[in-house]
Amino acid sequence: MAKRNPHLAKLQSGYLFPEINRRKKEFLAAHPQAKLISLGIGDTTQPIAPPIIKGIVQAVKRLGKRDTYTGYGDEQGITELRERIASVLYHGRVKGEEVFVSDGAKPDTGRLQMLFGSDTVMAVQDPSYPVYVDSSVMMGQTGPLSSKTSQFKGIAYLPCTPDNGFFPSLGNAKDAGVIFFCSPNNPTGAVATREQLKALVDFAKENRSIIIFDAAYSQFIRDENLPRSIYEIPGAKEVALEVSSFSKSIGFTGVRLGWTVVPNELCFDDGTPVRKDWNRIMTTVFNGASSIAQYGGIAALEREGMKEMERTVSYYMENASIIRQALRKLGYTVFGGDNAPYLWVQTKGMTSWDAFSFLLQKAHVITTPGSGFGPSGEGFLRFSAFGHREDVLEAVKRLEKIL
Ligand code: PL4
Repeated sequence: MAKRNPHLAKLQSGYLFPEINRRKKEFLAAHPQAKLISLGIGDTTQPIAPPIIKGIVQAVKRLGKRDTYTGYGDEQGITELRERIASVLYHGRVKGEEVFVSDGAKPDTGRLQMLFGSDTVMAVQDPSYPVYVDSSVMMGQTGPLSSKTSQFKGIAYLPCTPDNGFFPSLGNAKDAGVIFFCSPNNPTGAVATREQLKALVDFAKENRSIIIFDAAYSQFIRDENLPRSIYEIPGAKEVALEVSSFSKSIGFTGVRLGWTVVPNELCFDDGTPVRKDWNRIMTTVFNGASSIAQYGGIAALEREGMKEMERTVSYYMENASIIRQALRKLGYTVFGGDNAPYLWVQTKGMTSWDAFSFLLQKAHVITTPGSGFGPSGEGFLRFSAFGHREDVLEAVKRLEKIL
């Protein structure tokens, strides 16, 4: 008899985003005429820009000819793309050989768990992207702490609230082997300053922890004084790996392309280079990102592609600004949305799920309940700035009518 992985039973019944979809479908079944607008899941809506499409089309055409056809590629990615990520996005702070191209930041986050096994305490910002906690639990982090809480024993929760400016007290991570840290943050929209990231790096060094830095939204940082990568902090290569993505900046959520930087300097406690083990894992359980997607990524990192990336990001950030202004006028306390595509909004006393249902029922607008990101998210709603401008304007009009 095949036994079920016992850790799966510890998870909450549904992953957050499919649960939101389920509620959306339920609502539509009861109200088939409703024209829902989604400011919920962070999914892109702008078309992929022409120079990037050109790179993709050329790659497809090469596959159709005997002389230029290629099959399996290196699991680590096409060398040209690895080099270009290192030079264009990291300005040479990392080497091409340290960049492992993948099918996205989320699958990499799941696979990274294999590096550490089930005995490592994981620290997460609370609230945080649910994949960090859920994939840790799947791996065997014991829990839950009690029937009354959704927290797990093998996970250290680092509350990020308005009171601490969304930067956690790191003392709570002293037992953690791994610290997940996301900046710009999903869901709070907060971006860690250089000083804060230096404190994080110093803490990890002293505590002998490894940071998994999720920079999936780095291109959305508008303020040039804010760090876009953990490697802008001296010494970070000894303690951090960085996960990132083409999903949001060039509309590749469906195409799928991301990467993880694993610096040569980064070692486990026993001195083994993390890069050696990551290479072993990736060459064993991953067969390389789609070559078509990778050529799209190469095109995106050329001059024209970069201009288009900036245009796409600016479009979504203009949406963020429209939503923020409207909610503030309506008397809501709104965080984020200035260097991140998410707005973190206090619900004026309602629970997150009640506020979610209220907006769904009364305005036919979908948001994401803050409590789905962790206990400290209770009492907040996350608004995503991804969407067509006309939908954002219409959503704002509807909110103005009912709030
Ligand atoms: C819904 C902090 C979105 N089905 O596309 P990837 O895999 O390169 O990146 C995923 C990702 C990684 N890191 C962070 C993210 O916020 C995301 C995407 N999050 C959201 O609304 O929070 C999409 C969620 C998708 C999912 O489960 O990732």
